This record gives sequence, C-alpha cells and structure tokens, in this order.
Amino acid sequence: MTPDHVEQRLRELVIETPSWGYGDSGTRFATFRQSGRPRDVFERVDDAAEVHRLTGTAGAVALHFPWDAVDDYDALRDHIEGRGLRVGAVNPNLFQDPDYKLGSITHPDARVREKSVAHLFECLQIAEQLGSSAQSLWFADGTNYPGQDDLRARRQRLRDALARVYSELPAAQELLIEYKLFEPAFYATDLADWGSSLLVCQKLGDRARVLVDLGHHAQGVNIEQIVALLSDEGRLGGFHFNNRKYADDDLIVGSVNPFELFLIFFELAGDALPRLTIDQSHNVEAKVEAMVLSIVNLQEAYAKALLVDRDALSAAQQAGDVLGAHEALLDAYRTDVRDLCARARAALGAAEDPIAELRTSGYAERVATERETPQEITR
Ligand code: RM4
Ligand code: MN
Ligand code: MN
Repeated sequence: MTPDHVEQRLRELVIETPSWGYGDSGTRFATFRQSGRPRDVFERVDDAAEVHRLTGTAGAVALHFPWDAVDDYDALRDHIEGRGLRVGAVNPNLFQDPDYKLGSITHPDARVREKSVAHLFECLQIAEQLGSSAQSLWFADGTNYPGQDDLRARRQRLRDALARVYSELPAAQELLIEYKLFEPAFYATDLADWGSSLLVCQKLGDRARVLVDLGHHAQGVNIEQIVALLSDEGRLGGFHFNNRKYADDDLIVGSVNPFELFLIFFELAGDALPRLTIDQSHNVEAKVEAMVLSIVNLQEAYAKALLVDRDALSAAQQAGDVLGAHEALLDAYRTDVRDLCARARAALGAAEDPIAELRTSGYAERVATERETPQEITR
C-alpha cells in the first residue's frame, strides 16, 4: 500500500476511549488522586473529547453502567454529541454489587441471576437511548476453590441468561463477549478463554461475537493467532487494547510489547476493522496524556501493518522462503511512520504532535482549577 493510501486509511480509523479510563483508579494497595480528575460522566466525556481533538481518531466514548448512570440520558447524549463524539459500546457492570460475591448470571441463587439479567436488560435500553450499537459484556464470574460450585451448572446458567438477553437484543445492537483467564476468580473463571466465549456466541447467533482484551491471556499465548482464527470465523467482535508485562496490567497500549500490537494489526488490516476500544487504568501517569499516547501508538501500529508488502510476503511464503517472509514483516515494522501519522492527523484537523500540543494547551491546568470545587465523585 502506498503512503497516500495508508494516510487515507488512518483518517478513517476510529478508536473508542473508555469513560472509566479517565477517572481515579488504583491497585488493591492504593488509589492516588490526580488533580483535575473528572467528577462525573460529563467531565469524563470532556476528557475524551480532548483526546479526540488532539488525535482525530478517538471519536467515540465507551460507557460503563452504573458508573456512568444519569437521570437524563437525552442530556448525556446531547453532551456527548455536542463535544463531537458518539457513544461507543455500553458496558454493563455485574461485578461490584455485594450480591455478586459468588457470581452474577452464573450465581447459584436464582434471585441474583434475575437481578443480573435485569441489569443487562436495563443496559439494552440505555444503549438505545444513547444510540449505542453494542453491549460489551465481561463477567467476573468464577470460583476460587475446587468443588465450590458445579462447573457445568454454572455454564448452563450463563447460557440461559445470555439467551434471554440475546432474544431481547434490539436490531441495532450486537453482543460482544469478553473472556479473561483469571481475576477476580482464582480457580475457574466461567469465560476464561476465547474458545469458551466463541462456543457461547455460536449458540446465541450471528450478532454475538468475541471481544479480545490483550491483558486477558496466559503468558506466551499467541494473541495474533487468536485474532486470525476468530476473524476467519466471522466472530471477532472487537478489542480492548492495553498492554501488560505480567497479568491484566492495563498499561498504555504498545508500551511494553509494540511488536505484538503490530502483528495484531497485521491480522486486522486485511479486512474491515472490528470495534476497537481502549481498556486501560492509569494509576501513576496523567490520564489524558496516557490516552493520547495510546491512540498515537495505535495509529503507528496500524500504519506499519498497512505498509506490509503483502504480495512480497505471500510470494516468499509460497516459495518456502522462511526468512524472506519474516523480513517482509520486519521491513514494515522498522519503518518510521511518525511523519505519515502526523500528516494524517493534520488532515483531520488534529495535532501533528498531540502530546506536545496537550502539554502547551493548558488543558490539564485548566481542568485542575475548574474541578477543584468539591463535588461528590460519581463513579
Ligand atoms: C475487566 C475487564 C472489563 C472491564 C473491567 C473494568 O478486567 O477488562 O473489560 O470492564 O475490567
Ligand atoms: Mn476489558
Ligand atoms: Mn481487563
């Protein structure tokens, strides 16, 4: 692909940033308050809009409920659209209420299962009001000890609940089903891997697809191969981008393993892109800055993947030229695409150098002053 084509494709890239990535977050040891942290969903949206202004690529904001719950969803939608954004995926939250100690839709008690399904139904409505086209589901459900619950019964409960949700799914929405190896459950997570999610999706129907979070695998797992497989099956629904060294670390995307990110984009770049969302938690770094850097890293990984000479690659593959094929990937990976991405951003009316622009814009200082006034933090 020529650099002009790459620039064109970059201009079409849309990444959803997560409302929950802008608020205060921490580890189980401590949460360090940041100055200028948003106090409610409206301010979280304002931060998302600033990331979009600087990068040109972050035009949608994913929401999490009840963290982002408001009385008036029309007002929230107006605010989001007034900031030049649209609503991304809606993420129901079935992991914080004390009732969910032993699970949500897999809970042994039918009352808790009903409560969980009611929340999922409520989120279908919220999404309709906000104009969202996806429910992004992640379940913390699992067990901590062998024998704690019946693994097959839990699986059946999970399938029954999701079938009910799927049957009520408005035509404009799809269901994305995320998996995660472990945490908070430490013995058996009910949806622990891509295969478990895929089986559920296949039972539900075409509008149920798998969501891949880069932090949700065992060490050494070949994520790009999972991407190729799900994509080939037409079941790759989307991503939660982040990076990790050890577990679900939720670090800035591309910060630890940029080559893996490039290989994932290489698998994606041949087809229409699925939903691309960031799912990060910035505990010690400035949040808006971290989100901007994540978008820049995504732009660069995508640009490099588009630059791969696919004809040369497949010729080398056909000829059994092992290193020639590998080199075809490395050639693209080693290309400096910073200027190309800067040009694409400029063409979008965004910043050539988004981090530098953010630092000189005074945005952080301005919100630090504006958000000083004590106000209950709704999250
Ligand atoms: C989980 C998972 C979900 C996210 C929550 C907050 O580990 O990645 O996608 O909604 O964290
Ligand atoms: Mn996630
Ligand atoms: Mn996660």
